[in-house]
Amino acid sequence: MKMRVFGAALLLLTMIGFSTLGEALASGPSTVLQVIGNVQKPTTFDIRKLQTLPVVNQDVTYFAAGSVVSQSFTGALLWDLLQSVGIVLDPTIKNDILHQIVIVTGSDGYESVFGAGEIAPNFGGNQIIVAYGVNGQLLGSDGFARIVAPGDKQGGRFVSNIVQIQVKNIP
Ligand SMILES: Nc1nc2c(c(=O)[nH]1)N[C@H]1C(S)=C(S)[C@@H](COP(=O)(O)O)O[C@H]1N2
Ligand SMILES: [Mo]
Repeated sequence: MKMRVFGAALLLLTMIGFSTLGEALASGPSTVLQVIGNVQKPTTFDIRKLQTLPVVNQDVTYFAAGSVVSQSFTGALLWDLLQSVGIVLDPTIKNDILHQIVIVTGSDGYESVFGAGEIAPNFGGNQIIVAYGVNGQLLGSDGFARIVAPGDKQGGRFVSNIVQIQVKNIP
C-alpha cells in the first residue's frame, strides 16, 4: 500500500515536471530567447533586439540528415550578443573567459554547448552566429533565431528555435 502511494506521488511529480518543462520549452517556433546565468544583465531578445547588433552574413554548406545543405545566413555573432549583456568574469582568475561555457537550448529541449574561449576573438575567434535570416527570408519553422556554426560538417550544433542561452562557469 505504502509503495502504491509512493508510486502515485512519483507519477504525479513526473507529470508536474513534464508540464512545467513543457511550459518552459513550449515546443514550436520560438519568438524570444533569454540570456541568463553568468551575465551582468540577464536579457530577453526578440528579432528586433537581435537586429540592433552588428550584422554578419555567412554562406554555409553542411550535412543535415545525410543531405548536403547550402544556405546563406544573416545574424549576429554569439560573441557580440554575449558582450552586449556582459559575461561576468573574475579579474583575479587567469583567463577566466576560458572557464565559461555557453549552453544554447531550443524550444524542443535540444541543446548544444559552446566554449566561450572558442568564440572569444583573442582565442578561437570562431564566428558562431545567432542567425535570424536565411536566404533573405525569416527562419519560419526554425523559429526567430538559430545557431549557425560555419565550417561544421554536420548541422548538429545549428540549434533552431532558440529559447535560452545560458552562460555558466565550469564546475
Ligand atoms: N531545436 C533543434 N535544433 C536542431 C535540431 C533539433 O532536433 N532541434 N537538430 C539539429 C540537427 S541534428 C541538424 S542536422 C540540423 C538540421 O537542420 P536543417 O534541416 O534546417 O538543415 O538542425 C539541428 N538543430
Ligand atoms: Mo543532424
